[in-house]
Amino acid sequence: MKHDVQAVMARFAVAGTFADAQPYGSGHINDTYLVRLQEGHSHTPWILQHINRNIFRDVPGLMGNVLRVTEHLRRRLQSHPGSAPHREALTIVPTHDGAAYHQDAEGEFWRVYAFITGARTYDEVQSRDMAREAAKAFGTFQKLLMDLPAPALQETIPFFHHTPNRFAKLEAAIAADPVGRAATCRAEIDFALARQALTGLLVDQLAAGVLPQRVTHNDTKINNVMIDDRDGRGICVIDLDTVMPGTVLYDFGDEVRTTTGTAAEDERDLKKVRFQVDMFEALVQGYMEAAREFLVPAEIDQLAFCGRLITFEIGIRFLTDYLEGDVYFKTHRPGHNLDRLRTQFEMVRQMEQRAEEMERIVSRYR
Ligand code: ADP
Ligand code: GN1
Ligand code: MG
Repeated sequence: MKHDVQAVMARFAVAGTFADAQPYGSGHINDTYLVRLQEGHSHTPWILQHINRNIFRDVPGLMGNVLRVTEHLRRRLQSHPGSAPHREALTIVPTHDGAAYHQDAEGEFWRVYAFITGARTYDEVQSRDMAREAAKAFGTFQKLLMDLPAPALQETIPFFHHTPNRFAKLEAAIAADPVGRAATCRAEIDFALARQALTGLLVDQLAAGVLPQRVTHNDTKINNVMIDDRDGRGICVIDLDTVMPGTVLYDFGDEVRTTTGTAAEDERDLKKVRFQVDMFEALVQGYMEAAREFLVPAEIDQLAFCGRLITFEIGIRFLTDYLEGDVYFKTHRPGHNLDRLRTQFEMVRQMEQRAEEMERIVSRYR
């Protein structure tokens, strides 16, 4: 393990002695560990995370957001009969000094969450029921946060889902071509450049006030919702690093991106990548169940489109990172970002072909 997990864990206010630890999850940015502490014969699991401060430049601000959001969710859940706040919202474990995070001697940031038992995450969706449950959980998350008291959350990564800004960064990377890779992905570059017109569609409506600004999650991959082992319900939305003000459409869109495909994000064989319209329908159904009461018509109008947009956005982010020499996303093999961007663009291509069908589905659930 690349970190001294035992020493870090000792800084947090948790009972028991260190038993073991293992790397956990499949995120591209932070490092997550499952740590077990022992008291007598029993072991208690905890989630320990090393926060990537190259990417999150204001970790105190980020943790301020996470604290406000988790405390608000807990308060809202407590007034819901039958809910289990300790399973349906993340719980931050403080340090011995009562802080929400620990900064070590090297300046690295750490936090601990209570481990949610009897539930797990899935990197790939297993069924339409799971898609529906996940979408409902993200919709409920947005709903519970609608009355988060002012001030607005901090924008921890400025322009995070500003697709035109992402596009400009891609153009700069193509022009600079710092590691000489542009020649190896000309077809992908052309695919991206041909779609510039899409990029501003949501941010322009947000700026014009047509789309409302809400508290959004901004990283709603299927593996960021815990699914209950017993009844398959989406019980808890996790991975709150990017909770910020935004439009719900990038949230719904990222569910579409990560749930409607038949292949992993980094699948090399594009023949295995297939958009599944029945999964899209399950997402619309689950999301509308939770969100129908608060969505405005201008938001519902874009539910069919937003998945294509964010799939394109993540695709151009992988392409930019590939051109820049793999400096942002963790990569585990040569060409990893190239494989990732190709699956994204293949999904965009298929969603373009199915656009009308997707519109018809949305109109059935309005
Ligand atoms: P990353 O940003 O690296 O994706 P996450 O916060 O999503 O980090 O955590 C990685 C994985 O760890 C999740 O997919 C989930 O399986 C597990 N996990 C995270 N938080 C908890 C928790 N509180 N209880 C149980 N498992 C968790
Ligand atoms: C990153 O850390 P992780 O894997 O949950 C990225 C998301 C991308 C995603 C692509 C802060 O999320 O924006 O959609 O990879 N997070 C950040 O899989 O950039
Ligand atoms: Mg995650």
